[in-house]
Amino acid sequence: MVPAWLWLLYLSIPQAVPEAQPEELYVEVPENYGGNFPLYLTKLLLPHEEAEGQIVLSGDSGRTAEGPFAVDPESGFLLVTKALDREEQAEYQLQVTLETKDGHVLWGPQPVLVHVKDENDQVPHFSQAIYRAQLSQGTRPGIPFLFLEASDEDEPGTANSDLRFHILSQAPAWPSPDMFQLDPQLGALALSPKGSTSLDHALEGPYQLLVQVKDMGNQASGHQATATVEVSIVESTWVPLEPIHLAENLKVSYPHHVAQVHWSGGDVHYHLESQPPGPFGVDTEGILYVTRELDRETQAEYLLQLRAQNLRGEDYAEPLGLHVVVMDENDNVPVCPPPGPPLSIPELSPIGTEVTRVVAKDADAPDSPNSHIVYQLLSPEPEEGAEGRTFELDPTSGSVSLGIAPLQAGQDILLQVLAMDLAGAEGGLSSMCEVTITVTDINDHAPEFTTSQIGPISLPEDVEPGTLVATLTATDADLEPAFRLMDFAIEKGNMEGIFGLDWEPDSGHVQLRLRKNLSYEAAPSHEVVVVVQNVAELVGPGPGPGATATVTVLVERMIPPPKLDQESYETSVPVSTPAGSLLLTVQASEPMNRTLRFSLVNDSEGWLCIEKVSGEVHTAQSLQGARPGDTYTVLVEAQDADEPRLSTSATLVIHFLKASPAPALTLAPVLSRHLCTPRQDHGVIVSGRSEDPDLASGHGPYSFALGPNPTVQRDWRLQPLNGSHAYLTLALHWVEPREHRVPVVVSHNAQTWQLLVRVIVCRCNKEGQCMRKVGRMKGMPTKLSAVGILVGTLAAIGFFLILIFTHLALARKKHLDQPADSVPLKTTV
Ligand SMILES: *[C@@H]1O[C@H](CO)[C@@H](O)[C@H](O)[C@H]1NC(C)=O
Ligand SMILES: *[C@@H]1O[C@H](CO)[C@@H](O)[C@H](O)[C@H]1NC(C)=O
Ligand SMILES: *[C@@H]1O[C@H](CO)[C@@H](O)[C@H](O)[C@H]1NC(C)=O
Ligand SMILES: CC(=O)N[C@H]1CO[C@H](CO)[C@@H](O)[C@@H]1O
Repeated sequence: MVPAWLWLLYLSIPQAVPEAQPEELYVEVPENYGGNFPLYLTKLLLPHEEAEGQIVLSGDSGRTAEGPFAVDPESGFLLVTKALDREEQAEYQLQVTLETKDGHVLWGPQPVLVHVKDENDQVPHFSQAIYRAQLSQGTRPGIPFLFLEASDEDEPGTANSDLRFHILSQAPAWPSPDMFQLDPQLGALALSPKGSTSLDHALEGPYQLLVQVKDMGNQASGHQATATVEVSIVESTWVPLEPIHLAENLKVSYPHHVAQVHWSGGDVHYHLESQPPGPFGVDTEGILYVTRELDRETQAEYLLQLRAQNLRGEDYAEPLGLHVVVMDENDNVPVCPPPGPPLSIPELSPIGTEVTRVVAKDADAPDSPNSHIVYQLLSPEPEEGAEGRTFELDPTSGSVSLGIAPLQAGQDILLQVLAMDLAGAEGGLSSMCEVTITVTDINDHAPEFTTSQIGPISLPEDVEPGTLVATLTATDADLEPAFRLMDFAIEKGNMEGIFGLDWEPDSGHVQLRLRKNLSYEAAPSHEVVVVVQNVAELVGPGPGPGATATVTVLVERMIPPPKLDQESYETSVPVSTPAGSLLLTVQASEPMNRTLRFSLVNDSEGWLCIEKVSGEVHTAQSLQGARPGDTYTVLVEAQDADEPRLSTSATLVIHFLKASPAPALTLAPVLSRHLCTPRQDHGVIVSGRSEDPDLASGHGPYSFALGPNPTVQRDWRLQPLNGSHAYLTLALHWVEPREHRVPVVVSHNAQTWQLLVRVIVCRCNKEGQCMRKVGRMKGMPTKLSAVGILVGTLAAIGFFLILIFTHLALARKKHLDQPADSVPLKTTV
């Protein structure tokens, strides 16, 4: 047994010393060697010191059979013992080792490759002795229709097996002796160009060709073999095809046979190309088929190209074109246009305006009934009782235009249009197309005031600027907010800019306001004409009368209420004051420049009367029932004569006193009477009665007035006392002390005459008596005045006498009833 360590060593050698592996030896041996054997091939480099070993030669597959090889142990040469045949075995893989008897390898293994060098000892031969081929007319020249096959056993890749084909002869040699050409290397038999042209004209053949195959390539020498080729000529069946019409969506079993082509030559492979690529195929028999349903809408036509090819994939002839037409079926619904945003159409658009055009698409074949679409308007339906429709639809074009029925601004209308193919015939397909239409507003309405006449509005003269006079409201029938915006203006009646307008831009209300002070004097009334118009431009007829409003303003005159010079009036009168006595005068306060009308409000006793214009308050009658110490309050009202509603009032307080002692008044004889200056509280009674019986007749009352002389009017005051007498007093506080002749006009029974009442005005003592005689008075000593006094005295005497007679005459009547204090002057006579 080999010790374990030795085995390990043995195993590790190839790995440990790879460079110790000997190179393979290559040895060539000529095939069919004709010399002596053994033939020494090569010397092996065996080690000499280990000669006790045994040389072992083994085959490539580990076989011990070394065949014709051996190693000469003496010389170490590898030798071959007999001739080798390459065709039997071309190479030998040998291995030489030096081993001990027990099989331990001392040297090697040395690989040796023995190559048998080829000798052209093999003859080529055809695969068939006779080849038969069909040749179709129309086969293109140079396209092989037959491939001759030949083989040579000699070493491939060497000249010994390099075969060449040749046509040796052609029978018949007509119409051309070289109708065919044979590829020398490939053995591919094809028509020659000359042969092709002559074959096209007439049907020839058959032809018999003698063909040769020879080895040694193009060298003249070499082995050769021959074979016969019989070529029969057949008519071409490779003819153009009619177009094929295939229905789409065809329900048959697939693949479905649709046509057939045939190449009458031999060894044909059919090939199909579809443009564009489609579900078509061709089988080996030339049967064309379709593999699935077609869809015209995907692809309406295909152009197929069919080729008849030889084994090398070369076309025998020009490819055949085949037109496949997919026939339409009404399998597509009309497709509505995609819904867009709502269409806008202005109101009042003219009839016939095209609103939109509904164009549905049908994918079926164009210009066929399947894609012939007609339209029908389903909605909106005509209004009940309306004359026409709002929209009209042209069934052919799908054009939607405005009809007779008017649009209304702000309307949203859904148009429903039915699109039907097959021109609307039964069995067609249809779709409902919808279009939303919005009717937009246009500014066709002018704003109008709700009221055209406002007022009259009364405004006091003193209202402050800024005061609201009136609010006018206008409306606009348009919808669009921009078309409702209004502008206001004063068109007339505002020359001085007294009025102004205020408004909010987006409201229909406008305020007419005062801008300046009103003045009644300048204008007692105003007619303000306000107009309204749209901010936006108006379409259509202009604004009507409603765009104008008239505000009538009346100015109220402002007059302050009348004012009296005192807030209350007070006076004291004796209870014995006779009727007609002036108590006081109520009058307006100084700056007042207007006429007042006075009246008593609550003179319940009827004691007083007031002069309407002058404001003088008199006793209306004797104060019967008044008691001394009492007060009597009466309300006096003063009204503006022009503006009766303006009035004021004041109280009039009368204190009653004890009856005053009889005033020193003197009646006739006129000469003896006198009045005190400064004025005292008494006067002169003037009787209206006349001695002239003509004048004194009748019983009506007498009336008295001072003469027209202004001085007289200023100095004197005459008040009626009773029906026949008047009471003459000084009007001024101071009247020049002298004798005065006061003209008094008396009217009675429609007759008037004048009295001259002589009154002596003098300074008086406390008792009211004249302090000086008239004659010594200042300004009296003139001759003229002395004569005047004398004449006056005489006249007075005369007058006195008349009075006496009159008195006597009256006394006889005895019906005079005089109060004691009413005749104070008699005593002084
Ligand atoms: C308007 O009237 C007021 C008082 O009534 C007065 O104070 C003001 O001055 C007047 N203005 C004009 C411009 O006359
Ligand atoms: C009073 O009014 C009258 C007319 O109205 C006028 O003529 C007169 O001048 C006025 N007098 C005064 C003091 O205002
Ligand atoms: C008249 O009216 C005033 C004020 O109202 C009142 O003070 C007075 O007593 C009245 N006089 C009579 C007589 O009624
Ligand atoms: C009718 C009447 O009463 N007349 C008297 C008017 O007053 C004078 C003076 O007081 C009398 O003398 C009249 O008798």
